[in-house]
Amino acid sequence: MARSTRTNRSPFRVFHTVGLLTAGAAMLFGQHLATAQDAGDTGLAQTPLFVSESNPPLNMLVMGRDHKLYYEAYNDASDLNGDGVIDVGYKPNQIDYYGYFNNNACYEYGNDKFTPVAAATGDKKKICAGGNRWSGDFLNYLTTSRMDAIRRVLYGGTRVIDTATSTVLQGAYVLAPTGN
Ligand SMILES: [Ca+2]
Repeated sequence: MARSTRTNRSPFRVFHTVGLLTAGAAMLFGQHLATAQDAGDTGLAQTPLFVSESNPPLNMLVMGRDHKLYYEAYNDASDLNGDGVIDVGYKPNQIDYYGYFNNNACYEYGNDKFTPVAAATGDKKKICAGGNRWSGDFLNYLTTSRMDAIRRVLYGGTRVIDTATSTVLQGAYVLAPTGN
């Protein structure tokens, strides 16, 4: 009777033991995989699979090539600061005028160019008192054409002199209207 019982339980034990061994092996293998993932050794793609890494990204900029690029950037007919009101005239307390000049520097004119000589003062850092100093912010308002603004955005402006010790930017040539 006892022998009979052993014979009946033996296949179950073998099956149970094999199951435990398989489960243990699976746990160890899984732990090994987890360790490999922790080490960053999985080689997963870091970019979308449909994007070829051999081609550099390209951007295309489409813009008009007409005379309007030489219009003034600040034309008294635009809402520059987005408050719903057309901005007429120079508004240094509300608007920082974009252009080749530093908004917070004072310039002096000589040798056919404006040269920064001091920092501006006042709450907005735009006041240049004394001497023949010009506010950079005001010069931007007066002189910036749309072409100048685009050139500065795209590549920092047109450099007519660019050495280790001197950099001079030149505004776009704007033809004066005939009859004036
Ligand atoms: Ca406005």
